[in-house]
Amino acid sequence: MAILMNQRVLTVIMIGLVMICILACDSNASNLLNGSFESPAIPINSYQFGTPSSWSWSSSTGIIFNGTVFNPVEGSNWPSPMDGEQYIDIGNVSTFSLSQTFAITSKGPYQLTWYDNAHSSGLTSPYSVSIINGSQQIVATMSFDAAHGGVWQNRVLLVTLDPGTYTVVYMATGDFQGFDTLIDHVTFVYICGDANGDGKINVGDAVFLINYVFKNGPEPNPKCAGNTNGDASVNVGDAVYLINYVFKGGPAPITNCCQ
Ligand SMILES: [Ca+2]
Ligand SMILES: [Ca+2]
Ligand SMILES: [Ca+2]
Repeated sequence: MAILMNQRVLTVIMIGLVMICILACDSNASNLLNGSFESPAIPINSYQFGTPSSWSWSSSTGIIFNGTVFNPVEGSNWPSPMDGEQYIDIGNVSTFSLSQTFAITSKGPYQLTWYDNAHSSGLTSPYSVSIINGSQQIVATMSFDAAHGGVWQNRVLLVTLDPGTYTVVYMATGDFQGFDTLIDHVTFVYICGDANGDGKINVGDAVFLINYVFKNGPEPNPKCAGNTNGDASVNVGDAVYLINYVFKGGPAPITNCCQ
């Protein structure tokens, strides 16, 4: 009985909300290039000052690490790569700034993820991550400390972007006494679920999907943007999944649904 009531209430809420959204969306996944810093490949178990493909340094040139490298200052090895064979060392002071420019063609919610690390704990390794638009305005920025015991830690920066050109910037913000900041496995992905294309994920997207599924409303554009639960189709299950996420703390929509 309780389950029936819950389903009925849910249905009433859903249908009651089907009055609003009549927008098409145009959302595609977008990825940074060489986010794992595997290119150019340097000799195994070595390091060298260099520029990873598709990235650029603002002033000082940082270091590409490959495999296992001994650190004579600390008397132990630098961390092994988080993924692949290589990672990047962006230094410890703000003359070290690593950036990549990319294009966004679709308004929507995006997620920048990466892993940070430093040689060990005991010293700090502060750095900032920023996304800058084509007018050189910062649209998102956060600060971190990469020194947390020599283990890789996953980081996330969420941002809603309009179409345009943007630059992601990793900048060391410490001093010469601090540990270098190490970065690996950088990804930038579109977050699925913005079915109505307004750049946000909320109940309006569930309404849009219900309107599409039951009332011949416009389909998400691209259709795959409505596939929030990651199965093979776009149907009422995706609307329910969104409602569960928005109102009940359920799991977030999948990423890169259109790849
Ligand atoms: Ca890597
Ligand atoms: Ca939306
Ligand atoms: Ca689905």
